[in-house]
This record gives sequence, C-alpha cells and structure tokens, in this order.
Amino acid sequence: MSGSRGFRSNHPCVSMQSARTLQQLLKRSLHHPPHPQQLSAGIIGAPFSKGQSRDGVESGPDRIRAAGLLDRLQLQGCAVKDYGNLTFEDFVLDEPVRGSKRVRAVGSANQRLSEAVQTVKRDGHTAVVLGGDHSLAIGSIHGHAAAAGPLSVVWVDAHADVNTPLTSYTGNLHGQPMSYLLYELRSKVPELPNFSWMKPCVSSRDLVYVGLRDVDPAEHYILKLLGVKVFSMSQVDQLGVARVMEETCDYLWERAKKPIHLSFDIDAIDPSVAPATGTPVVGGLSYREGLFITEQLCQTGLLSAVDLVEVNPLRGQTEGQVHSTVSTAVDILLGCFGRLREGNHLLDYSLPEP
Ligand SMILES: [Mn+2]
Repeated sequence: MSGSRGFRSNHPCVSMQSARTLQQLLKRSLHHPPHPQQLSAGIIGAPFSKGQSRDGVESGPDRIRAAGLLDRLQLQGCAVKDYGNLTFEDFVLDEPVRGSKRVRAVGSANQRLSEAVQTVKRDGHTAVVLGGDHSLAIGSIHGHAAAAGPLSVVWVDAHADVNTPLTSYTGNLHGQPMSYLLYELRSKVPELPNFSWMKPCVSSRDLVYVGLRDVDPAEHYILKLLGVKVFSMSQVDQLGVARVMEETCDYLWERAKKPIHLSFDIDAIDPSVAPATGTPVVGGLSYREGLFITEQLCQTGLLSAVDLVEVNPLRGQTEGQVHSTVSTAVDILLGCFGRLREGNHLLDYSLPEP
C-alpha cells in the first residue's frame, strides 16, 4: 500500500483504490523517461580481485569492453567516455586483520576507486564501474555519495554482502561491503588499515536488495534487525519482477527521490545464463528479469551510477559459458542506458527517401 502514501483525498467519492490509481497516473504522466541520447556513460575499469580468492575476476573489465560495450552504447546514442583501467597498489605484507583477508589492498583500491567515481560524477556522467569483485562497491558507492549526496542503493545479487569483518566465515571482503557502507553498522565494524579515508554513507532505509538466495545467518539477522527492504528470489517468485520493481521505486521514493546507485553482481543471474562467476548459486534471476530491472531503473531518470561486478572469465568451463556471462553483463549495462527490448531509434532518425 506504499503507493497510496502522500496522497490524501477527503472527497467521499474517491476511494483509496481510485486514489492510488490517480496517483499512479499522475506519477506516470509527469515523468519523462530519458532517451539514450540524453545519457552519458563514464566508464571506469576496476581490475581488482583481492576481495576474494579466485583468479580471473580482474580480467572482467577488458572482457566486457572486448564484447563491444562502448560501441554498442554509442550506437544506441549514448555519449561515452572511457576513463580506462585503474591500477592498484600491491602489498607484499597484507596479513589478515581480525580474520579479514587482504584488507590493506582492498582499502587502498577502494580509495582510488572512490576518487575516480567522484571525477566521473563531477564530469557529469552516469558512472559505470566494471569489476572486479564486489568489494569495489565500497569505493564506488562512497565516491558516488561524496559527489552526489545521499543515495538510494539497489543491490542486485545472490548474496547480501553485509557480513561484518567479525561475522564473515571466509574473511573475503567481497562478502562485506554493505556493512562498511551502512551508518547503522558503524559500531560493528572494527577499524581496519587503509580504511580511515572512508565513512559510512548509506542509510539502511535507502537500500533495497533484489535476487537474494544465499544469505548467512548473521546477514539475515542484520537485515531483520535493520528492517532492510529485501526482495529475495522468493518474493520475485511470489510477486513477479514487475511488482518487485514497482514496490522498490515506491519504497525508495517514500521520503525523497535521490540518485540511484545500482550495484549489480552478475551472480544474481541464474548460473544457466551467467555461470562464469566466483560464487554461482542456482535458482537466480532469468536473463529477462535482469534486463527488466535495468529497464525500469533507467526509466526512473534517477540512475546515477552502476557497478557490474564478479564477471570471472576463468570460472567458465567453456568459451560458450564465458560468452554467455559477458554478453549478459553487456546487455544489463545497455539496459541501464536506455536500451529497450521494444526497440529504440535516434531522436533525429528519418526514413530514407526513395
Ligand atoms: Mn555480491
């Protein structure tokens, strides 16, 4: 019923149901979805893999570019600037801290990424971070918030990635980024080397998860404790993806329309479609559900930064599996920049005269 909030009618003829419909009509008629030619992508490659233990995810950015991302964005009318790949500091001594692995490398890499995202935002683009592993969301979201102010975060993933360093089973930071970013968990995250540059910047009320299906007990406790909005795969099954996205937008807009940060882990998509990733989990989003999420978020006109992470070409068992994963990642990004499955055409298109 969140869709009816903010609309009050005292007129006895206007039922709550029709009031809600009226509000939805108003919402739609006042809203002009962006055309791809009004969008510009600032692309940052973040070939970083030290937030987890499997080699290969550092080649994600170049594989996604090689699949034609930039050309295809430009063909659909988007302006594109490629900021290239970041380089990251190596740490010879990076012993675990309170069980968390390669903390210094992750902290340093994310500080660089945060600065890069701030540059891209100040240049006026929608930021695109090509990962790399999901620990990169720390710097990406931090930089986005530093440049754009308070954000809404839509986290599409099989996992919640909200373990604290003290609850993590694996010690891998790609399973922890959201705990560093949430104000409400500040007192639960110990001080870590190379993290003094960052402070939490996301409220748990501005976060929505979609696609969860592999959540640790501590993570589940945190999500319930903070009352985080979660559309697990059960809710996707129950409501359908269209209702999930409608409710996501209604929920995020209850207080204010803020810039949206989409953090899309390719492992949200079912491994039958996107198998080349570090921690695949059966029972995920279909290709179509994945695209629908991006189409809907683009149509809000508020999508301001996107992470596409955890594409790991070395985890594909065949070249076909790698191709399917990478091309799904490209299509997700095209959807974020206005590609519609109904088709698109340029604003100045005219039919050839015979
Ligand atoms: Mn993730």
